[in-house]
Amino acid sequence: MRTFFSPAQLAHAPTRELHNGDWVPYAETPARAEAILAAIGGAEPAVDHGDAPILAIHDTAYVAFLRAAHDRWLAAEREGDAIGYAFPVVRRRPLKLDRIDALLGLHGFDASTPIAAGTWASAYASAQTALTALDAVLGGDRAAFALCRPPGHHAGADYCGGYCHLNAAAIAAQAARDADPERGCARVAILDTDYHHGNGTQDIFWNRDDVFYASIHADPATDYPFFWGHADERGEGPGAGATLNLPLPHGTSVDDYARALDAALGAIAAFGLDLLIVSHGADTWAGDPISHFALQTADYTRLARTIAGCAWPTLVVMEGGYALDALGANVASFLAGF
Ligand code: Q9C
Ligand code: ZN
Repeated sequence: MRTFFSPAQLAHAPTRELHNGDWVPYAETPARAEAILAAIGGAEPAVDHGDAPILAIHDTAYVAFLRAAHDRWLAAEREGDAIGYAFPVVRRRPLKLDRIDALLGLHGFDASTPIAAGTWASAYASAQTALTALDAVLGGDRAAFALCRPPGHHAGADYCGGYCHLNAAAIAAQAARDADPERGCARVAILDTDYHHGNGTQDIFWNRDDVFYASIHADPATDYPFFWGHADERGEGPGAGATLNLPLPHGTSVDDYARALDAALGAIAAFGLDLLIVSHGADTWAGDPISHFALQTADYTRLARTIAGCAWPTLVVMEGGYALDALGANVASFLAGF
């Protein structure tokens, strides 16, 4: 399977994040991408598709904020990574605020997603990697892998969070919808296998009936992002029924996971689709430092075979996975199933 990655994705390198009330080293490191590259034997470079496909998902004001945030942080005579501390939970609206701290709160929902000097360059490149891998699938490849990093599924139209800034899977889904008629896709399904619920992707497509979102994740009653991903969230308006959340408990191992996967794939098949996008996280692995499922390295091949067995054109987009010593093997195992 063709794999895509751009070296610019390594520029984003925050030093620390807030975790359980203390500063800890940032888990979403450039070394993650290097470990995956080493395990799968390299990748083809991404082709630049410009800003337009990003702006088809993300608000113009948010993109302008993300591009300039770290420079504004430095201009405010701060050091290190930009991080917010005040979040408008009531009536969040686009006030004409220009203090960087206000903008960080307006455009983020947590204090564990710093913006560093290289963040925009990396997030932009990560989106371009997804778009380039999408081209391979729209061009006839059965499957392609976008080694996206930083990840994307927690990012919404105008906010970052959960180590995510631009939602590469959503950007690719929209680009597939917008492609010219002979390549384009009327219906797209996103299957999110990251340990965490992809609240940004769910939010982006919440009201839409052309993009189905199915997620298998740790129960938000116990795990980040807490406020989204509960089983009763099913979409609204035209999108009612086009969101499916399958939360699972701590300790979930492959047989229970496979049952949830069958349910997700059944719902996706019933929706009907021209393209599957897998938002794939390897943080479901038993040894992941921030997660609590019990999947083993070999399990990923079995799960991926089940997905591949559906024979839908498939774009795999990388999301989380933080056990550096096993990440490459876990991703290679998943890709082997295709
Ligand atoms: N103590 C992805 O896997 N953790 N994001 C916050 C909790 C955030 C994970 C700190 C986890 C986000 C793409
Ligand atoms: Zn995750």
